[in-house]
Amino acid sequence: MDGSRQNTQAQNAQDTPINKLDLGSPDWATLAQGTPRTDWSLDEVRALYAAPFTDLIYSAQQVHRLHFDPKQIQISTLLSIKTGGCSEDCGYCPQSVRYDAGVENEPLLELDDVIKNAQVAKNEGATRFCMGAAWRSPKPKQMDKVVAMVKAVSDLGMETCGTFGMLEAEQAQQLKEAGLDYYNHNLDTSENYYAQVITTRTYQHRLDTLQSVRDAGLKVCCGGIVGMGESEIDRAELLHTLATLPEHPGSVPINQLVQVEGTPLSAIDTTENFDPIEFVRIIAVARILMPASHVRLSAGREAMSDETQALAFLAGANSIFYGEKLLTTDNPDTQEDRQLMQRLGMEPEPYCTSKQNT
Ligand code: SAM
Ligand code: DTB
Ligand code: SF4
Repeated sequence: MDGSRQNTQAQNAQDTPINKLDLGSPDWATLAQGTPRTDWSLDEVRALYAAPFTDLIYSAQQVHRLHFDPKQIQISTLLSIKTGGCSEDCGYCPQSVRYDAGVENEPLLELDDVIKNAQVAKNEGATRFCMGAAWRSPKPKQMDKVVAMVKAVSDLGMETCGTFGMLEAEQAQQLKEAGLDYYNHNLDTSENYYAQVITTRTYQHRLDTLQSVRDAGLKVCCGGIVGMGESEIDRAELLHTLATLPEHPGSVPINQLVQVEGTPLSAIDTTENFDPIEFVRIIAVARILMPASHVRLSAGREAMSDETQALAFLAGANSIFYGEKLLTTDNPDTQEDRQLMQRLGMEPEPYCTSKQNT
């Protein structure tokens, strides 16, 4: 890890704990109405984040039930269509060409392979198929190929999602015309902490891509990563930025850092400032701030106990990545996930509901 990242971690550890700030109590009665709004103040978000855990979970579950069936989980499956060799320097990512994290630079998958994978995912119960590429942004020839992939997966009768890096307005439009439903582009962390994690593209670049995606009429999938050494204040700021975008993202993936050896962020000690209760708290705040969005337990489930995941569902998470791999790292076995769903009396959200909802 480089010096600047270490310094910031130490600095963040000294930040005033959020529950020591004088923020007052959230207005639980108004929050219980669960009306989506994009004018949250940062102090409102901080006050929620600092609230007593039981109040927070109760409120999140109330809000959740106004917009969703609490038994249902939306199931997405991921496929890395272009793995490794990425020019960017995202400090968490094993696919960056700058780090020796054991991920090879592979060519873009063939169309037939993508269709086969999507069909398997559909047979397994996934309603959304998310294709990811390790690019800063797609080049014209690459666009032609992903457009064909999006069309083919859409023809299978699945919701489609793509995550191909930064997009210009015309590229977003092209994807929309191909039948893409969602575009995933994460803010990753707070604007303040961002430069400690990524230097090859700015926060504004990310906001600009999200604008192009919205302008094209694509639905937005946007969230972040927790456990990268950021402070509670940074997490509240990330959630505030997500919840005050011009529209709430339809899907909000909350990733817990998967520490891959060789990446700069594999060296940070996340055990001290990150715990499962904190993770569940983040889910609950996301649920209350973005009441009608799908909140997804994304990377990091492999390291989470069943109990943490159950609490996260109680706090309003209602989507998972399902399948034994994320992009390059492991996800829980599908059999384990099926057992967990069964133990909790939960079921996959049907495709038609996913289409109607966000
Ligand atoms: N290259 C494209 C981009 O960065 O926009 C798309 C793929 S990228 C892998 C998608 C997202 O995965 C990242 O923005 C980040 O939030 C998440 N991610 C990547 N590596 C991760 C890790 N080790 N732990 C947790 N989340 C990770
Ligand atoms: C998101 O927020 N998480 C997914 C998806 N969007 C593309 C990716 C997680 C990647 C975890 C690290 C890996 O498997 O390479
Ligand atoms: Fe490249 Fe995306 Fe990984 Fe960043 S997160 S290094 S842009 S693949």
